[in-house]
Amino acid sequence: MKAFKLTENVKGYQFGNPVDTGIIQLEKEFGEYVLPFEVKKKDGHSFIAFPLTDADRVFGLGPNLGGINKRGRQYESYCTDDPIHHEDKTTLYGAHNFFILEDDDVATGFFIDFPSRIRYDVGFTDLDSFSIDIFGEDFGLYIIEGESMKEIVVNFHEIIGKPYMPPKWGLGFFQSRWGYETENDIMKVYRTFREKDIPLDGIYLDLDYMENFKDFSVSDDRFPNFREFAETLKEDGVRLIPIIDAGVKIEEGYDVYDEGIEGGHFVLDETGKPYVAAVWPGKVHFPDFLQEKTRKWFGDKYKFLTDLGIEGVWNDMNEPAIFYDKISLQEGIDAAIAAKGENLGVLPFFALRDKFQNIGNKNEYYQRFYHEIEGRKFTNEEVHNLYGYNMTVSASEGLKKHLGKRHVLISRASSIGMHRYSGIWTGDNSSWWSHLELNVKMLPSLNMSGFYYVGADTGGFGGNASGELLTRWMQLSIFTPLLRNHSAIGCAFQEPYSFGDKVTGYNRELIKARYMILPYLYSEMLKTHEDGGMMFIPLSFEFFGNEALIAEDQILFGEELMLAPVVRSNAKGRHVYLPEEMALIDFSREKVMMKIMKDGVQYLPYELDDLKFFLRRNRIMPYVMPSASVKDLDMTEIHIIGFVDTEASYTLYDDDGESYDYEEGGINRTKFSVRVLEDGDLDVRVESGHPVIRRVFFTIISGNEEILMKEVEV
Ligand code: MIG
Repeated sequence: MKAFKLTENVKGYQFGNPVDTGIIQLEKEFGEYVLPFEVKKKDGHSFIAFPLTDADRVFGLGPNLGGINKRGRQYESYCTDDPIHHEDKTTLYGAHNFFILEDDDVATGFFIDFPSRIRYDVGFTDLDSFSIDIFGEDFGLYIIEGESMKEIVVNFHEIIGKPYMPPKWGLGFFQSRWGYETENDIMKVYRTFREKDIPLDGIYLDLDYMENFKDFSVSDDRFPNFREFAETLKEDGVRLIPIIDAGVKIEEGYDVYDEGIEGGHFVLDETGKPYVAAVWPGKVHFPDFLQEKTRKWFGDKYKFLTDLGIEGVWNDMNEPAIFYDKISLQEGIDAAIAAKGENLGVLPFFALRDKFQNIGNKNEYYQRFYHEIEGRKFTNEEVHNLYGYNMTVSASEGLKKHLGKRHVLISRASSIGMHRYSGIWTGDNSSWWSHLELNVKMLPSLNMSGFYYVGADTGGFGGNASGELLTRWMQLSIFTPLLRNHSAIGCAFQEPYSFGDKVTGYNRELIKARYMILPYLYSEMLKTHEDGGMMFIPLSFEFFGNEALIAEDQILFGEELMLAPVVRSNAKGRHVYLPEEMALIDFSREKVMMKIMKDGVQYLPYELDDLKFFLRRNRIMPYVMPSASVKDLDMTEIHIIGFVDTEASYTLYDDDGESYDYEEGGINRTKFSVRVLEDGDLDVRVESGHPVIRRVFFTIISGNEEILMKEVEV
């Protein structure tokens, strides 16, 4: 083992001869550091075990089921396409090996830099033990220190590099559905949004737009004038965001296939032939995204889309998902033929049935194709979690090169490191109330892993959403940077206008509210990009005590807000834990309402047509008037609301919303300051670095519940 230092707060320990995953961004300074615990080895695995006291808790591990506190469950880091996120699942699409172990006195962060399977048992099998099973002997282990939970996260982000920053339109509302088949279908969606006065910035194109599920193709039948169509919608602020899948259809004469074969871009099987698996296009080969030349080649293919006016893409099936492979299908067929005419007993029948029923994403598939890294040969299984990550690196670099401005990019599979290139959607959730609650709990751990541009399929992907569920989900999702309503083919339509006038009205108001707070969300993203840290923060990272730990269906947003969404059906409200006195903001009426609420547990009426959240003491936040699309957001007039009993300020970050200038000084900052004077008067100040802000309206609730207002010309 070799030990080294990355920063004052981060030490690393290198075991064996790990592959360079590209995740760590800083240089190693080797030295004599002692690992404060033991790593045991057995049968090619490495094991770490931490004893847990009753007070200990564990946070992190990215996109997983379970609570904010990960204790009491088992988890697995191994990117997996599993479309039914039942409670007993241990792994989803991402592999994020960052976690913090905390008791009442100390917290320590850990990151395991290892691209294959890791299993975590966090006090599940043994209540008093947190055990980690790393499926290999070559890995990096990082210990991250800091004065607080938030600081540990910031210190971790320093070593993994800055996150992907979407263009501003990426924060607009997106409508999506697998099964919008034609230009006409898309047109209908677009028109309905505009007719019903619901803001919209993008419509996703699922597999339906392609020609026979071929990447970088568009069906001429279904989209005869794709380019003009995309341009027309874009002029009205609505962008099309097509899907790209990892598998490339095997078909001679198809450019991507031909070039892939010729250039040696596909992963090979044991015999040195391109590995054959089946996904949506039927038989496919997988590009070897772990090779630089392949990343470049495939990345350049995105030019096909940018040439058509596309500025955003979603990368799907990149775990990679496999419906079946050639070998397993043949085994199934052979077994079926052998069973012909046999009087099958139940057990042989089950065995035969399993050959087909469990044929998707089998472990052995990932042992049947190979990657070469720095002259060493690995099965995909051994470096599995780098695959989707590197597909997304490829897409990101291609889009950056061919678009010349920022693009929207989300990926389904993920690993830490990919946060520098894209956002993620949380995959195939269901229209279940439990998945709305899960969405709340997953947001902080995604931020801990460095991902900010995140969101769930609002309303749920699988199953039928009710108007009530969609509305409750929207009450949360308007705060998530990626805001997309997406559903699966075959289930009930769940566009905001699919549930009658009443629900349409609620959703219209919610989406408008999203556009009102969009400059604030965008500012928070720019800030987090600059400084690291989190946007969605567990209460317990900020407040002490049991209540803060238990209140896992509430989260802090930025420095200003606390969110306490309703996640149960038929609820007219909920109990909320207020760790301190806060102002309740009701954003659902024409006029924003504010009311101070005492600390402690309180019952909060929260109706379906409400939008309620909390503003912390001595904090202010900006909003603007809503618009139909981000391009029409009017920043000349800013409203500031606040709960101030002494003084407060907020610095709004903004930029041109589309160029990469934010990386080098392109951010403008406007500081709004508020002071409540002894005589109860309001003193306000605006130091504007913004090119268009002209007027600012302040509405402040003071400590003694007076509403104070002031208007300022800039
Ligand atoms: O096998 O492209 O997670 O969002 O709609 C399913 C069809 C493939 C999975 C994605 C989902 C998408 C769907 N895809």
